[in-house]
Amino acid sequence: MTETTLILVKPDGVKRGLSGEILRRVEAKGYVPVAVELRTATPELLAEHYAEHVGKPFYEPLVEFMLSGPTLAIVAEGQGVIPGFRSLAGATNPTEAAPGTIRGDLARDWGLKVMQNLVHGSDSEESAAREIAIWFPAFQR
Ligand code: DAT
Ligand code: MG
Repeated sequence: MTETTLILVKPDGVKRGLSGEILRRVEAKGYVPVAVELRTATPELLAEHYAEHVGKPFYEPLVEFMLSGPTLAIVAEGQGVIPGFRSLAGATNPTEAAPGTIRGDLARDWGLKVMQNLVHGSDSEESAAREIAIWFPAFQR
């Protein structure tokens, strides 16, 4: 099914100059970026985006990291793009992420700083709709 997902190149990816490489992999897979914006998150936006993680021990450091610089937010469209981008991204922990994935090839293991894993991708249709509305309130498809 053609669907849309929210991809974020997190501040570590933007700082390391990997935005183009990550977009290249998305496009090479056949997914189409239909909205792209470089912006710095706010605490309010992150509380919505990471609602499921509010109160967890890693939440405060995660927010601090996500506020540390601009994020490249992307809405990508394609057949099966929601699970498909999760496959391209690889496992959350950079050490466990398989070679060939964005995190497996490019993310460094920072010990406890698992949050510095370069990318975010929506994990379900419901999350994708919710997250696209948070980052791109005017987006219509
Ligand atoms: P994902 O980004 O793979 O969907 P998630 O939604 O479980 O993973 O977590 C969101 C982000 O929070 C993740 O990209 C990195 C950070 N994170 C998750 N679990 C963590 C942990 N145990 N310690 C530190 N950071 C963590
Ligand atoms: Mg997640």
